[in-house]
Amino acid sequence: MSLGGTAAAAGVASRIHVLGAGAVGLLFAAHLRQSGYPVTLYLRSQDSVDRFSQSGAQIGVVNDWIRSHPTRKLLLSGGPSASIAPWTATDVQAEAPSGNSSSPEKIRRLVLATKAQDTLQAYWSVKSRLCSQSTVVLLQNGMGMYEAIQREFYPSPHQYQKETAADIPTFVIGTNSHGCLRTPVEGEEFVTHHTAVGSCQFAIRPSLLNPPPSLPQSALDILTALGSTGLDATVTNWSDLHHRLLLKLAANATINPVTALADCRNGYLAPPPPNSSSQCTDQGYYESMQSYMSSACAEISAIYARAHPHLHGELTAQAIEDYVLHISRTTSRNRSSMLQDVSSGRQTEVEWINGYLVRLGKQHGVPTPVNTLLYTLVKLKEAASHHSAYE
Ligand SMILES: *[C@@H]1O[C@H](CO)[C@@H](O)[C@H](O)[C@H]1NC(C)=O
Ligand SMILES: *[C@@H]1O[C@H](CO)[C@@H](O)[C@H](O)[C@H]1NC(C)=O
Ligand SMILES: *[C@@H]1O[C@H](CO)[C@@H](O)[C@H](O)[C@H]1NC(C)=O
Ligand SMILES: *[C@@H]1O[C@H](CO)[C@@H](O)[C@H](O)[C@H]1NC(C)=O
Ligand SMILES: CC(=O)N[C@H]1CO[C@H](CO)[C@@H](O)[C@@H]1O
Repeated sequence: MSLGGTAAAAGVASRIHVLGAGAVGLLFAAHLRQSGYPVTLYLRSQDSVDRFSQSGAQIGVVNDWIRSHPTRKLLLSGGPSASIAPWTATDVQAEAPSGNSSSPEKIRRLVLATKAQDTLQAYWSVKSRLCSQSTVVLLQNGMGMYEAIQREFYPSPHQYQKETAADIPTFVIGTNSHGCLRTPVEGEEFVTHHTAVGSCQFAIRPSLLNPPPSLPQSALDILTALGSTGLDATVTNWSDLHHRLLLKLAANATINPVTALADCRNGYLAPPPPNSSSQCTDQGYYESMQSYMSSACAEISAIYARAHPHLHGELTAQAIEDYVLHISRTTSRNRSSMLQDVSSGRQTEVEWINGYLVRLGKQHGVPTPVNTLLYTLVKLKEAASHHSAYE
């Protein structure tokens, strides 16, 4: 299903809070504002709120993708409507956790766009402002964020009183393939660079409560809002999205750690066979990569088979390997996000990629030697680059 229409057309203009003012959060906040929705950035501290007001209470978007876009000339000669870079979303509000515990106003529609490793902390800061009428959109890379939130904040809700159920919002899981980044330049704190056009998919995560509560209006509102942006958003069912997320996770789990450890681009994972007319002449390299791919994909398929038996028909070792090789070839010139994180000394998302698979395997009694080794080596690499800063 593809959602269209603007806020005005839908006859509603419900305020949307965006938590996580990184590149992704700012991109979504700006596009939601552009579609006519009132937007509030929920920032870390009053200091950030002050800096935001001083910078004009606006979000800048630089459409860097236009520079590399093949139809650039067409776009730019297409008249005034095509002059789309850069632009500004104005009249955006900002607030910070107030520490004022006396019944703050509830947040009905929240987009959580923090990095995976910051999400629990971020959720904790807004939890008291959410209720069963709220909807939270999770936009993190990797898997297991939803489960971590449930475990941390709502353990076994069915054993609790009705009041606890009344605190639990509806969750929408999102996946975003738009490329964007924020440059650490003075005065550009609230500017996001849209570097590659992608798309995004959203699905409502079925509630763990029994019986499941009815869907709040806020869920429909926020899906309509996201669908009205220029970010090519589609809404699907959870089973469909889950299947895609598991494939994407497999690609990230096999490609990212190896590229980060070997400091190479994605394409090196799928060298062409030695006898093909092109490159690879090293039989040992070719066979090692083939053997790595098939053992990694077989392990992931075995984990999925136990954890998600209903999806197993589609997630065979072969289906996973075909997908991973396809991604490695179509992004052969790219540097994975994990390689980028490692080379700039940042913490990676390995905890939510290979770490997630290791935990899932443990929970279901599936041995995970390949993912455990990858996880360990990336952790080692992170620690080493962190410590070298002090030596
Ligand atoms: C706390 O919130 C209440 C109600 O929203 C408000 O009346 C009060 O002024 C707030 N106190 C502070 C210190 O912000
Ligand atoms: C979910 O979506 C997929 C793809 O659009 C579709 O094939 C499938 O039938 C849907 N499943 C349910 C239960 O609606
Ligand atoms: C590939 O090349 C090797 C020697 O270079 C040869 O022995 C082998 O038969 C070739 N394999 C195929 C599938 O052509
Ligand atoms: C991969 O790189 C190409 C160009 O080098 C770029 O257009 C594309 O958006 C990149 N893909 C991802 C997923 O970063
Ligand atoms: C965290 C991470 O590396 N995410 C990547 C997973 O793979 C997709 C492509 O399948 C990338 O778009 C993500 O950036």
